[in-house]
Amino acid sequence: WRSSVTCKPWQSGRSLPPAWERVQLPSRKRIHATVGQGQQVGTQEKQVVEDSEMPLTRKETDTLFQEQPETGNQYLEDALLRSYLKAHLPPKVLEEVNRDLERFGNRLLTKVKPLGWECELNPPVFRQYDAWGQRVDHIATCSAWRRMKEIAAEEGLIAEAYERRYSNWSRMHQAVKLYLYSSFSGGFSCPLAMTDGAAKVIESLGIPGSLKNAFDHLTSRDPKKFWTSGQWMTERRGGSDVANGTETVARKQPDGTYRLYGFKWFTSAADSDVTLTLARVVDAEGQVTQGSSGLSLFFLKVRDEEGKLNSIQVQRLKDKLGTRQMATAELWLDGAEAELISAEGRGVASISSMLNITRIHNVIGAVASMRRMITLSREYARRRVAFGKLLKDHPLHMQTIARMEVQTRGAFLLLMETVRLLGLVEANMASEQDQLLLRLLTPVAKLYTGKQASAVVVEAMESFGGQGYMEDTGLPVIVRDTLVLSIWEGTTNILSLDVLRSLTKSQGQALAVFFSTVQKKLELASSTADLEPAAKRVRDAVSTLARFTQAAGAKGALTMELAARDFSYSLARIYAGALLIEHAARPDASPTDVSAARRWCNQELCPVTAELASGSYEAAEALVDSALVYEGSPARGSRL
Ligand code: UCC
Repeated sequence: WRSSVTCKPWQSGRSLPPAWERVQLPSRKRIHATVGQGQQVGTQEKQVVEDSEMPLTRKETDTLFQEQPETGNQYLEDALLRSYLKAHLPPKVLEEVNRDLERFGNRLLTKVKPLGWECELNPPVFRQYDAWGQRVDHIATCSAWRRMKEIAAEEGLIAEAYERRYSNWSRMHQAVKLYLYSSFSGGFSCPLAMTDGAAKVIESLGIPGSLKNAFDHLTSRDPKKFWTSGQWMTERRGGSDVANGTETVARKQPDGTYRLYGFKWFTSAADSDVTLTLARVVDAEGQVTQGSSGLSLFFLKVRDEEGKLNSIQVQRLKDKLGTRQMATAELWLDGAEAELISAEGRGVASISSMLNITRIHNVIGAVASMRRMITLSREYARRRVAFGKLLKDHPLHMQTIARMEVQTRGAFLLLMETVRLLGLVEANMASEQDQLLLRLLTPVAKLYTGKQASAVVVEAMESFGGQGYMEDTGLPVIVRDTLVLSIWEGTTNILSLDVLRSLTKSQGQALAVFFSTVQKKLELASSTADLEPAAKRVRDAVSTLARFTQAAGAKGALTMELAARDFSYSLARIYAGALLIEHAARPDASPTDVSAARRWCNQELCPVTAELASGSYEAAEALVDSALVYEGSPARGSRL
């Protein structure tokens, strides 16, 4: 009985049934004091009897509860973000951006955060038929979700990047707003990522006349005019292998438009207004070309003016682990009217500018999740008492959060660097080197921060103990929504192969730029004695990585494929190390900037070298990999 009477008040919080409040409960403290004192049974029993006559007052019950972590304006509380903007933005731009971000931070706290929670509590509902048996395929979204769309327009969350009022810094302004918005967005970050990607594709095509109206809608600040876009790439035969998995065909119509027929297996934010998608054009003989060179890019409106679907049937909504606020659907295209917007057969290359934007959004989401969880965790540590003192006064607890903080700082600077380069490219201020670096860093940042975020948010959840596992704290939502970041927009392995693709395509130039940029960033640190050990570790890692590429290059394709993931991790760690050092070498850097740089650089910066030395990338080891995986499996005989 002891556990039942002592546990109930803990579990049921403020909603104790009245009967419980009347029960005379023993004090928890007294009972614990007697545990293990078997030799004093008589005294113990007497004590419990005495206790049971003492009611646990309402006030005492309240003291059993934990204080929830309160956070304020996320912008004002993010020291690294503020110091980064101060270091990089021109003073006039900084002044305006600073004002906007502080205002936006307040709006997020007071208006957007509750809406985001409402989106979580009211996920989209799919209604296939109306009351009279008519097929309607209606995806009903909640009012908070629709309000999110209006706020996104009002805040210029897409427009800011395309108006370019701050030239190359506009992209950074937009990215920082999205970063602050992400964890409160109730999943609306996802349609915004794709909307940005669609606007980017249209802009990169020179905004052709037929797409001018769409571009205006996608980049509008007017809530009544603003459109969101989808990105329908995944079909039932697979997500990563778009070139071989795409079955959708496009039949040309006499008026020059196309009709699309096929089955799109994952379409995120299926309530979007328009979308970009891939299909194979059927030629005059009724044939299509297989593989990547058969794919072309199409633009289509999802519904007509009356809201009727464009010859599209919604098969069902996906039942996902996270991002449940957002409708992901399976769609049949049954003659959907579409416009061909790429050269025939250049679909993958054309949609890749969308992919690169959504991948940067993915990085934004990853860093935002880490930052949000750490902010909550550190606030909780200021309030929660355990073992007689606040969590913040337990050194081991602080060490755990500090490790997450260092990871998040590295990830944040990687994000900002990518966005900085993107801004230069978009303002036509980028050198060829900047462009190559952006192409390389985009998949590197996406794959690395996706993994970091999964690890950090799970670790941060643990820092709340059992409370972290409770749905109504909101913490599991952040964890679930973060776990997708290493999967969608290309898994870690696919992105690692994309890193290799960028090197091959540039004939190694991208790597040369990578090395020279890292060296340049380290030069700034050479006058700071505190940073020299860290800078030396990065320089050593660069030399080791250069030796690796020479050695691996001589070994052939299998070696590089097996090394792709470790190689990409090495690029991420080295580059983030250089960025942390650069940031810590500023004249007004704080001591914690220096500590973060040093700690980051104390980890293994070039894991690919050790693995090469231990033979992990040899063909024989690939066979061992299979043997390890399939031992005991019925497939063993047939597979090996
Ligand atoms: O849609 C999805 C979910 C949406 C949710 C978005 C929200 C995210 C933000 C969240 C915020 C919180 S998920 C579905 C996403 N699907 C993928 O990411 C596909 C993954 N697979 C790949 O990335 C593959 O690597 C493919 C599909 C790109 C491989 O295609 P191919 O055709 O086999 O590759 P090729 O033949 O190597 O490349 C064809 C052309 C080449 O150009 P050319 O012909 O000029 O040499 C490549 O260089 O495309 C070029 N290319 C690229 N160019 C390929 N990838 C890129 C790239 N990333 N950048 C530039």
